[in-house]
Amino acid sequence: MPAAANVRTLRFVLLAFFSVAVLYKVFTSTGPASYASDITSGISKDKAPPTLPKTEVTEHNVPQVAAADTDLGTDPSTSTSTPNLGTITPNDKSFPPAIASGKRANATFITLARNTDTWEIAKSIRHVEDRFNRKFNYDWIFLNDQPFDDTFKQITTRLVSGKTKYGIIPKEHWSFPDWIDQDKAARVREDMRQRKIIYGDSISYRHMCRFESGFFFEHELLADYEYYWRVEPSIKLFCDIDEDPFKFMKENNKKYGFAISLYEYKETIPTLWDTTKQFMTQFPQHIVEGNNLKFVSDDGGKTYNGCHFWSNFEIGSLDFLRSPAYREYFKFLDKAGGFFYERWGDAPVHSLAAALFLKKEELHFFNNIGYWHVPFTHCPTSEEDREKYKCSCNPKDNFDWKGYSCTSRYFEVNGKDKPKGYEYQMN
Ligand SMILES: Nc1nc2c(ncn2[C@@H]2O[C@H](COP(=O)(O)OP(=O)(O)OP(=O)(O)O)[C@@H](O)[C@H]2O)c(=O)[nH]1
Ligand SMILES: [Mg+2]
Repeated sequence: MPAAANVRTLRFVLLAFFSVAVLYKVFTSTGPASYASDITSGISKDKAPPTLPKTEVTEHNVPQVAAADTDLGTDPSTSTSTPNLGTITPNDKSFPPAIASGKRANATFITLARNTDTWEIAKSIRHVEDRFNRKFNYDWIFLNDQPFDDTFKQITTRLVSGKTKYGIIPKEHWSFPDWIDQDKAARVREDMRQRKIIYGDSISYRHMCRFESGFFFEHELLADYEYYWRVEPSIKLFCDIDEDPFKFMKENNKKYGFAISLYEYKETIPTLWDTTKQFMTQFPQHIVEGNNLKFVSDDGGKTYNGCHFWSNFEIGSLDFLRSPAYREYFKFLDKAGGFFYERWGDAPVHSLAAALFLKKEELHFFNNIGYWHVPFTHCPTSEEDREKYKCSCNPKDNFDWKGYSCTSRYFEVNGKDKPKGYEYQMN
């Protein structure tokens, strides 16, 4: 046999041996490590790795420490396949157990995002997980007007310690209602473009504001939850959150919580207050006694001062948003057309509702949640708090007591004492 043939035979024998070894390994393997989490959710280890279900929900390891002595609340994750649901991506990460003991609230994080937001929401998630959720493992719902792509789902599922759920927004919640005059809406956008009003010429921004005002809480993925915490891409959290804000809301009968408040850009809402006043006249039953009208009006309701809670951070009650008062209010505003004929934002809409339909004490300022969304910072005022919660923010950046913030007013109209040292953070 020539030498070349000998070499070929040897190569063939080695290749055959290698192939048999690989096949043996594949057939005797117990499957990827990530499926170990199934043990804790009742699937025995000696079963074959499950094929990924055609559902929207992914789950990390069930927190073992908490599970031993606590009730994690009802599980609203049993979502079924519907036209608004996509597919899941495998969850290849296991997380350490959720160390916080005690009952969880029935609550979820909620994020509206585009696929292009993947890496910015990834940053936000790390902040929320590192400072809070790794200890609690709350679920996280992502909504989009387009289907989420695999990268978005893979990256977000990798980072969230609770279950992740992905939903598509129904068309009627992200489009022009038929009573909107398209020519008039287009003229407004052009006018706002010329006047350089931020997002003034954007159609998608208007759909976003309308959706966040009136529809996110109607999405079927949120149907079984009681509280939500809204998180946007590119935000930061500066302090440890050791006490569960969702549980705080529940136990203290709070309906709406904020971290930053400020004045609205009046050009975007010229008729929002007049429309709200018409609503108040037609639906006086929804205006509660002991409300926060003074936060939003300096003259007993004649005019709106522009104060609103910055809705890119919100911890709120879904039952409040799903109440007849709120739903009727949104319907009324939507009919008036200001989401398209002006550029009404969801922040003043939520805030006016919270100020008029809720009692003062149902609102809450989350002072200990250090927070940043470009360009404003909320940093706890007192040195003791910043030490206790290991805050990394510079107190000089705290926006609360500066001229463009409404938090000072919030304290005054609620008869609350401002925290020690606020005077030094006014400029
Ligand atoms: N799916 C989807 N999400 C959007 C769209 N526009 C905005 N969003 C999301 O809606 C939220 C608010 O949008 P932003 O662009 O952050 O609006 P903003 O906070 O007023 O403006 P910025 O100061 O630029 O952050 C964010 O969570 C965005 O990811 C869109 O067209 N589609
Ligand atoms: Mg934003």
